[in-house]
Amino acid sequence: MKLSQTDNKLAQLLQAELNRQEHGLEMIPSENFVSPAVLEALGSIGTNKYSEGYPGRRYYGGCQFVDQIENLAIARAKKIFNVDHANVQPYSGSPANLAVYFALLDVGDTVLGANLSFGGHMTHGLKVNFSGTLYKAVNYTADKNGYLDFDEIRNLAKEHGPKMIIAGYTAYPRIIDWQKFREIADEVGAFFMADIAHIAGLIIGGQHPSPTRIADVTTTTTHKTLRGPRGAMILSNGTVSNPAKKVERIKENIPTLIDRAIIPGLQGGPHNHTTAAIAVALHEASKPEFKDYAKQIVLNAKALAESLMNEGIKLVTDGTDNHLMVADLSSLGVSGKEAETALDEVGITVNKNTVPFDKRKPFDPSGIRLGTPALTSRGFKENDLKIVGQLIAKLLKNINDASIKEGIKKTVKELTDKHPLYPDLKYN
Ligand code: DSN
Repeated sequence: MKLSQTDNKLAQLLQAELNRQEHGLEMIPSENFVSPAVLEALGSIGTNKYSEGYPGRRYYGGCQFVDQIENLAIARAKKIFNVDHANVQPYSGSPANLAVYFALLDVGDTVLGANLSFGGHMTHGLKVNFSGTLYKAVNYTADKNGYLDFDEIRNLAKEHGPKMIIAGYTAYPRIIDWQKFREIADEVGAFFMADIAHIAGLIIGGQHPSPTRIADVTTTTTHKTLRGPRGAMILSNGTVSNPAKKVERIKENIPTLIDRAIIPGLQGGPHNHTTAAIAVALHEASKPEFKDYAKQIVLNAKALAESLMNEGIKLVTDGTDNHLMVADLSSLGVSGKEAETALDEVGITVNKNTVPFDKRKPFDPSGIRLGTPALTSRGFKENDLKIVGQLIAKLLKNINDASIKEGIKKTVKELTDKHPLYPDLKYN
């Protein structure tokens, strides 16, 4: 029986969310729209099966097909990211990062990661996160223009002697020099972890250099630029040892340490429907069209950045090399929270964000974060993003003007009508 017949209340809520996605401009840079094929695998009977363990060594019977599904996802991940080992079981990005800590560190060890307000992530050492409470977290910031400051990173590494250094960001609009992190990690004898959650799709698409043979371990979510289901992977190099063998915490053993950290360390049964959908997303990402997609994300981001800057909006680092940008609204007298709310009202979804050295608080910071992966998935091109930039600037400069808001809503409708999202999907 269809969902609308068994639970019409829920079907209506899903339809309302579908309408919101269909008729709005989704510009949160960590969000994307999966293909109907990914959606089909994600909604599949994989969810019915328990399979604790790894392919070929499970704690449950009846795993002959989920073994093949997981092996397919692993093989595709290894090929596309050029690594020896891929664990595709982490439930999402934060548990994936937790698994790396659990695998490589002892509680109380020192880690060096970016400050959240400068584009890091909670799991990179935020004081109220496990990473900042169970571990001694030291945070690096940025230079006055918002770029990574490798002198500061090196000085902090030398001063605090971290066991692990983390690179990878949620709000950094520029290319990351992985090799510089490698050098600093080697200087102080630290593990180097790269978190490519935001840029995995750009890496596969050749738009950003890959850290997977430079870092000791690389984590990624699968639902951002990679355009898969909500999930994560941990990528590393080396071989997996016999499960009965005790292994030392050295680089060569990272695949074994990671597998053991996920299960039995932290998780139970893998989400086989998600694994299936990850396999589909990796298959899609291996096609030549995905390279065009990744390139278009960046072209669109550059077009949006230029449009905003032409309208006098200040961007952190004055532009972007990737899929996102952070606009500093201080000079407009509008807070990030006000901007997020006003943009929501006209159907443009962004999120408030701190800017480097923000004088305001994270719940009402000075900026907003904008990105182009989702709009690019529905076919937006540079000229569309130029128009979107003009709309955003117009709204931010006239935040209380109802007639301007009505005009913007009309243009948003024209743009979304021009690029339909899921024409065949219907929940009620
Ligand atoms: N919540 C994600 C983001 O929006 O960047 C990071 O995990």
